[in-house]
Amino acid sequence: MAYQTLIVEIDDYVALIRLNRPEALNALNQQLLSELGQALQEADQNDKVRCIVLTGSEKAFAAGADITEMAAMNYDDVLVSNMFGTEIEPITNTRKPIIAAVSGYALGGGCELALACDFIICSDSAKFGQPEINLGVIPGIGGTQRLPNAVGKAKAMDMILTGRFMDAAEAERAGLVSRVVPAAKLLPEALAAARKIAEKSLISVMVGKECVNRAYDTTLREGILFERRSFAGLFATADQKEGMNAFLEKREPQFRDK
Ligand code: DAK
Repeated sequence: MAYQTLIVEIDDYVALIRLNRPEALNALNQQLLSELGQALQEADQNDKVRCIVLTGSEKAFAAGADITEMAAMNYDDVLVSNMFGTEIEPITNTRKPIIAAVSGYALGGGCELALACDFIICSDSAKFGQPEINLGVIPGIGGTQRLPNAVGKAKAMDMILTGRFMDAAEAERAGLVSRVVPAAKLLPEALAAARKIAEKSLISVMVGKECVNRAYDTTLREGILFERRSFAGLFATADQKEGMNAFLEKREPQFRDK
């Protein structure tokens, strides 16, 4: 499907989704978020996709929700329309892994979008921030919940209450991103990581993602029980036999997602 605010390419079992509103530094408007939701749903259902990379431009992953679209809204507009509520759901419902490849600004809703992905690889030019406080509001796409999970309460409070930006080095130290690479290497690195994931059994990839996400939704005891049942369940798959036999036979596994 053709999109107006995204560029989507599928190659080698990886879907690369680029946010494409350069005139507004990829600010998230209703159209972009709704197209992103559709693109993610399509990728999730497409047999030719086993991992997704979400990126922006070199200057901006996304500079936040579109302020021109929000400025005149009232409480009832935001509440009754459930602004962004339905658009954002496909992002958290996607079962295949999503890697955010962040260069430049990831601010406000842009930072929250990256946080909603499974992990973030960023360039050394990346700047993360939740500057909504400067606009008289607060993060509204999960930032008050996911940011403390990612970087701890102290840094999350600091960023959300002062609106200051975090650079790539601090983001790596704080655990917000998994890797920092030079800007020119960002996409090759993210695509290589995605291809590595795409080689695995999709069953164990999906189950691994579900188990890690469970850590943020439940108690430790329940999470460990969920992991143990999921682990046992993987022994019902042909891919577990293939993976272990391939190791013993000193060859590469051929996973079939069975
Ligand atoms: N919205 C709309 N346009 C934006 C934008 C944004 N967030 N960010 C940048 N732009 C536009 C600029 O207006 C400018 O447009 P023109 O003037 O050329 O027409 C163009 O992009 C280039 O930006 P600048 O000229 O400002 O570029 P600079 O390099 O000088 O500065 C910057 C880059 C990223 C530092 C600056 O653009 C900036 O501070 N942008 C705003 C960052 C920000 O405050 N982000 C947070 C937005 S609030 C909700 C859930 C969540 C949210 C809302 C509702 N619900 C559940 C209801 C989320 C809210 C937010 O994210």
